[in-house]
Amino acid sequence: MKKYQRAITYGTFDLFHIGHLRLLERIANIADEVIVAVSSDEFNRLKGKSCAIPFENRRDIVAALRMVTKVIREDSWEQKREDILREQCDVFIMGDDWKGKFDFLKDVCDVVYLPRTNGVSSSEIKASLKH
Ligand code: C2G
Repeated sequence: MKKYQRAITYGTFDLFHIGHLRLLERIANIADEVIVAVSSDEFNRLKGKSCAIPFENRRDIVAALRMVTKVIREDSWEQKREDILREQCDVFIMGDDWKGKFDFLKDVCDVVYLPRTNGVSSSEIKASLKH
């Protein structure tokens, strides 16, 4: 039995890389089940992020990972509380670049920020591909 039964996390997961994988592994180390909300292309435009890989492909790559129990779609900033309650999650986890930003969810579940993997990001990969 791990510390948590059912974790949820959110992200774009564009150009899936080792930083994304390490975070999902860290989540799977402390939670029996891992639900991942993948940002839709429309929501990414709201976030001011341009995606190299379309939502369907980003979703399928994340869904194929053995530590991922289920993938849902992220369409808004406001859906987290409802997702946590519907999916009966006991923890909300993000990388620590988001530290403190989601503490408002502490009334419905634990909120945990795990270390990011330094030196890799989708934007750095895109920049290196340009040159
Ligand atoms: N991450 C990481 N290490 C990296 C890059 C990302 O641990 N080198 C983590 C981030 O902290 C985040 C997750 O991987 O928890 C997904 O990162 P992104 O795909 O960049 O997602 P983001 O734009 O942070 O979207 O509502 C929340 C948003 O959807 C989060």
